[in-house]
Amino acid sequence: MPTALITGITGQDGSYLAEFLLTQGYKVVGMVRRTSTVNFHRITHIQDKISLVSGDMLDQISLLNILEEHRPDEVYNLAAQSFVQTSWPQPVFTGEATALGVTRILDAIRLVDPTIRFYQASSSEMFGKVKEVPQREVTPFYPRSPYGVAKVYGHWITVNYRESYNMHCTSGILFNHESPRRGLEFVTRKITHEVARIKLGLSNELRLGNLDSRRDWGFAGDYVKAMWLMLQRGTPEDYVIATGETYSVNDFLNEAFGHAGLDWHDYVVQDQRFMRPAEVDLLVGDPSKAGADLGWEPTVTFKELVQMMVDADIEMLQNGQIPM
Ligand code: NAP
Ligand code: G4F
Repeated sequence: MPTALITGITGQDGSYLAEFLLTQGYKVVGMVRRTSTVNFHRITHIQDKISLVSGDMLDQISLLNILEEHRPDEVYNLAAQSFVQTSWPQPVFTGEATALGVTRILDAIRLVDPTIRFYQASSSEMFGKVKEVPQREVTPFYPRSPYGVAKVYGHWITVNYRESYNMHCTSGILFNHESPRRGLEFVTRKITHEVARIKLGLSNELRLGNLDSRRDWGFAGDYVKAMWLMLQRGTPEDYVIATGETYSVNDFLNEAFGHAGLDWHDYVVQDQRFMRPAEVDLLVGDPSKAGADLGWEPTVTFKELVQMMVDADIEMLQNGQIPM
């Protein structure tokens, strides 16, 4: 039975990846950081099937100890300060976790067992002010936030460890992917959760920032499979994972409110607080390399994704559940 270590297992992707690896027969070890309240709500349903260990991307000793003790075959590095907006008020913490954290874990792998295969959660945010449409593996980076800058560092240090030490290091350049488990502060979930509250008479306003930016939104459940496929390749390479379609925040509003029988113009207020100092206007990826090499393709359309998220939020509120 192969062993996989997932950092960031309490997050959206970590929970889907853990579920997927269990179906593939893996022993799953998840790294969690110490918090004053338990935040295992996304993994409660599989907690008896996985092992949770304590560690932090800011603490290299904890990473070394976890690798020594569990000797994973594969490491999926999903842990990061992942919210772009927070990266402006917290640029140093973002750099510590999202950039230097990658070096800490890569070097811990090099010291403990350099044959461990490594996946790095790179991001389409690295393309930022895009130099090419659609964006491909070879498109130059131009990050537009401290988060994007940190991810560029994480990306290149992953490439560097591959080239310096001949390690099996892969960087997945994933475009935005969403689900009913998406954090409530990201725009998609913020919208679908508020649509559900409005529909159930619990709210009558949604405050947002820039409605014109465009994203290539896919389903997180599809994207974690691509992470695994990348590590099964004989030769480590980097891949863009995307749907190849792009929609604006406006489009998302239309679809989400429309699905609930509502008109977003009656509820949405633009609020300066949610505007960013520098914006990424247009992201759309070209996933053809992943299609050719990995046989990967998305299975959920934009419309299906939005409807899935709205339906899940309405059901969750009706059942009195705490938002995941
Ligand atoms: P997420 O829901 O925000 O999860 C982030 C995870 O990282 C959480 O488990 C969090 O733990 C953990 N974490 C944060 N700081 C840590 C630290 N110092 N030490 C240990 N763990 C720490 O993010 P996601 O959407 O699942 O994304 C997973 C990864 O993919 C991230 O690296 C993100 O930047 C990247 N990515 C995401 C997307 C996307 O569209 N979702 C696209 C491209 C790349 P807590 O639960 O304790 O906070
Ligand atoms: O949902 P967002 O916060 O996601 P963003 O910034 O694209 O980042 C996400 O995707 C990246 C991949 O490209 C990941 F690497 C990253 O970790 C994260 O998962 O914002 C999407 C767009 C932005 O243009 C933002 O300005 O929505 C716009 N927006 C408008 N009003 C808003 C809001 N975003 C948020 N979060 N909240 C708003 O009220």
